[in-house]
Formats: sequence, structure tokens, C-alpha cells
Amino acid sequence: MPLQYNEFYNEQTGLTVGLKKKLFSKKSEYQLVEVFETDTWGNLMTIDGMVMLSERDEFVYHEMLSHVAMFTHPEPKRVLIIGGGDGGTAREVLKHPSVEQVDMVEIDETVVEASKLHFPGVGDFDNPKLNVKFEDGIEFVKNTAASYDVIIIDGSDPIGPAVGLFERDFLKTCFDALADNGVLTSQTESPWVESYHPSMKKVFTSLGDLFPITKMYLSYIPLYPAGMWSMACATKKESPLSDEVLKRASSNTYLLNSLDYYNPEVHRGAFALPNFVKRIIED
Ligand code: SPD
Repeated sequence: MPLQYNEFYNEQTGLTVGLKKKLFSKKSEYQLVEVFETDTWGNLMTIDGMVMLSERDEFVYHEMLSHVAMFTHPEPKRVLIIGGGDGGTAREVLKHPSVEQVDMVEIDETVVEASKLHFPGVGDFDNPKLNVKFEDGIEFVKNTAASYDVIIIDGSDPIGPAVGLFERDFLKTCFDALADNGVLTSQTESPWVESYHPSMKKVFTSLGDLFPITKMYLSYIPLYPAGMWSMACATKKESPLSDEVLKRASSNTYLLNSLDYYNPEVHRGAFALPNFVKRIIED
């Protein structure tokens, strides 16, 4: 019998990945964090049996969650990442020369431990601009006096410790912690998985009430349920689709050449939504 990882997102339907061996397994105070060596995708991290990242496709998620926000803001200096313990989002944010400080608030130190051990290409943990805090991101944002240019919510699925990241109260505290022209992005699950629709709807309704501009965008991540993944971009001032933003997204060729998924055309096209996706978040 071959060794396999299965993530079922509807009864017997799901994702299968061939495994070579288990590299890491730790039940933390919050969740079960595991890392496997796969036959196709490099190392794979799961939390409570759900894929978080693989070495081979993580660039899609991390580039799209980061650069859409980072190019939408005119000059992001202070960035807050909620979750993101594998370090991939921070790695992308830190590619922007305007960045002075990145606070990454991860509830579970085990995620960072597993990433440092088994995903050496993902985290940029020694970067002096990166400030890692092990605490509850929801409490952190509620109590912070800081004002951020960009907040990126890189949490897990809305099950377990990440449930609160999809709630209006938390999103309101994020709004309050953003500067006047602040930008927020968040991962918002797969449009193909119906059990996630209520959480998606809740996030987009809340952001739509709080921010002048809120849009959904999509990217394609093979190891996430059904491959199509949604993200939210909410801004206090500038639309992520303004001419200024798209010009800015084209301006740093050095940065763009280091990326494998994001480019200005992908930025613009990612906001084009199929009708069935629009309906999930429409009133
Ligand atoms: N089911 C996949 C949900 C992914 C959420 N975050 C992944 C963390 C990668 N930094």
C-alpha cells in the first residue's frame, strides 16, 4: 500500500499526495503540526490534517497575499502579519525596499520550528527588519497602539484557533490599526468548498462595511482544496485596480524578476471573478 496524504474537503472527495516519509509531527497547545516529504511537491506542511504549504507551490499563495497589498500601498513601511508562521509572507513583504519593520504575530511557535527545520527556502527569519512575536494575533491587534501601512492575515482555515480571524470584531480592530491609507489582505478560502461559504461571506460583508474599497481576488494553488483560492483586499484610500497601483506594480523590475507568479497583468486579472464566485459574497 503506497504511503499517501489525503485531505478530504467533501465526504470522500479531496486531494491525494504521495509521501516518502514523515519528517515532523508535534501536537502543540493549539494544533497538530506535521511535515511530510512528498513524491512531487517537496516538503509539505499540514495543520490538523489541512495543507498549509508545499515547497513547490507555496510561492503562489505567498506572492499573491503579499504583493497585491504591498503594491496597492504607495510606500509601505510598517507591516503586520497575523499568522504566517512558516515565514513565506514575511519573505515576500521584505522584498519591498520601502519596508522598515515587519511584525509577524504567530500564535503557535511550533509552526516556525517546523518551517525552520524543513522549509529552509521559505522563511527569512534572520532578517533584522522582522520582529516575530508568539502570541494571539487577535489580542495583539486589539491592544496595539501601533499604526500599520499594511496588515496581512495569513491564518489557517476557519476551524480551531483561526476561527476568530474571520470575525467582524477582529476585522474592525485591524481597520483601527491601519493608517489613513492602509491596506489589508486576507486569505479567504476556496470558492469550490461550500462549507467555507459562510466564512467567506462574513469576511467580505464585514470588510465591505468597514472599508471604502473591498475586493475579492483569486489565485491558483494546486495543493489547496479544488485549486482555486480566494483572497480579500480592503483599502482605506486607493483601489488595488487604480492606474497608479498598476503603474507602481510595473515599476520595480528587480523585484518583479525575483517572483514566479505575481506580475502586473496577474495583479489586474486576479480581480476578474467568475459569476458563481461573485454570488458567494453578494447580498
Ligand atoms: N487550507 C489552506 C489554508 C491556508 C492558509 N494559510 C496557509 C499558510 C501559509 N503561509
